[in-house]
Amino acid sequence: MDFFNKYLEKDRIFVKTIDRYYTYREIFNAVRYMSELIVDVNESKPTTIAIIATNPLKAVIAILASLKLGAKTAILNHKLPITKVSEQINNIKADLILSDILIDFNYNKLIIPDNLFENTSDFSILKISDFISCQSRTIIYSSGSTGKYKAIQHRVESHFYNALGSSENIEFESEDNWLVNLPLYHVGGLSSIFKAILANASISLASNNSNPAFDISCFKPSHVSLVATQLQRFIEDENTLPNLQNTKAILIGGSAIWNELLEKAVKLNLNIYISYGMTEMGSQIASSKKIKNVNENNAYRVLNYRRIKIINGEIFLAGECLFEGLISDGKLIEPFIDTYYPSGDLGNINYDGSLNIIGRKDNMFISGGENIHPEEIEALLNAIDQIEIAYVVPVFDHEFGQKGIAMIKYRKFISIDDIKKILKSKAANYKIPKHFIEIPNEMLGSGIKISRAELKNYAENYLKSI
Ligand code: 4YB
Repeated sequence: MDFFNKYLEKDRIFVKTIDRYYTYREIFNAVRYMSELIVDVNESKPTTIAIIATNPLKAVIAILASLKLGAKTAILNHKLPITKVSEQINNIKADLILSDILIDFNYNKLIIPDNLFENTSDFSILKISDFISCQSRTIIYSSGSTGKYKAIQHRVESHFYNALGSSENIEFESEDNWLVNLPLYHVGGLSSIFKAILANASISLASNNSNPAFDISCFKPSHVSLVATQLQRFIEDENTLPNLQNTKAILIGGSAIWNELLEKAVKLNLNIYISYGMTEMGSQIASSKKIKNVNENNAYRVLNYRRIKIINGEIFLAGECLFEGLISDGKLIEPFIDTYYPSGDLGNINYDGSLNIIGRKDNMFISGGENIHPEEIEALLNAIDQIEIAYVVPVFDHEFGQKGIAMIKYRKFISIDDIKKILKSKAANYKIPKHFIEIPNEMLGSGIKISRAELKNYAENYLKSI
């Protein structure tokens, strides 16, 4: 598929911010200006550009300017400590940093200017290749929930294939607007840019530090991506719910989604699609159709341009969306086995071809000789109304080898005895966690995924202290 020769209508809205709307023509002008500035300042085309931007509009312009130059474009998380960011820059051997904040370190850097929209020169036609070179690559750092960051490099084409497969499942047309509520340094956020470009549609960019409930009410998008806990919160918020009810699609991803939540959402007439995704696949891998009835088979179906196979219970991934490799110390490592990537997720394919996700291979632990998949117990805990989010982590135990600890953030009070009663009615005794610990607020942070290693560490220290 030749995405790059596709023409775009230049006067369609591309980006909405709280302050104003920008057409493709305006964004492209800013991208051209920014890319020329990069070459001027750098005195040549950089090969690897790292972007550290707090302002999402500037981030979009910087990302596209870098992709226009055919550079490897790394979008870094500006919220990480500076030492971590430095490590990430060194690892990819970036030769230029584009940023909208003054960062005090010794790299070749360029501040993304404020006057991006002053240049208003026109052009007759607009093609995708005018602002994205097929040579360019993206780099996203992702840790999944392991806490250890990997630099994941994609061909830019893979992002378009991700968008194409997604749009065959969730219609997204030029009048539509996708709210970018996940950060642009996360694949869920970044993928919306490519979805919009492919459809000649628009994205809404949340302002800094605003909250998604406010953004949904403010932009009234037609499409939005949420993680399950956000959906849970928003359907109980009388200001947000009507706007969610007006959306054409709510894409839920990033973790398992429990049926009780889906049932509530479907009763409220929300257009829910659930998705199994991964950074390494440019976001979506397998998604449901619009969920009409939770009892029907809503299981995940592998989208086009992705291939999966199961080997010893593990999901192996391939296809046009698959990443190109991991960057380690500037070098590309290709961790593939016969062109497939071992995902680390466990799953199985049902008789009708749909996919079940069991959990992560490395989350599984053995307690008293029995295998426990934390995700199974987490789904039961998350379905309890008084619980906002729950995780199960293993710690060492003299008697069982390892024992499960439930880490919980509560929404309302519920006694541990009542939680245990609910679990016992639904799961074998050996799967019931041995301790229940409240997650401190500061551990939840603003990330999409909490680090299981940090939770485990906290649980171990907590148990020692009691
Ligand atoms: C799951 C899972 C599932 C992931 N069941 N485990 O655009 C999107 O795809 C999107 C929309 C809304 C919210 C998030 C997204 C994402 O991008 C999610 C992508 C993501 O989570 N990538 S990740 O690299 O950070 O983590 C991947 C891992 O997350 C997988 O390997 C699974 O272990 C887990 N996961 N979806 C159960 N439906």
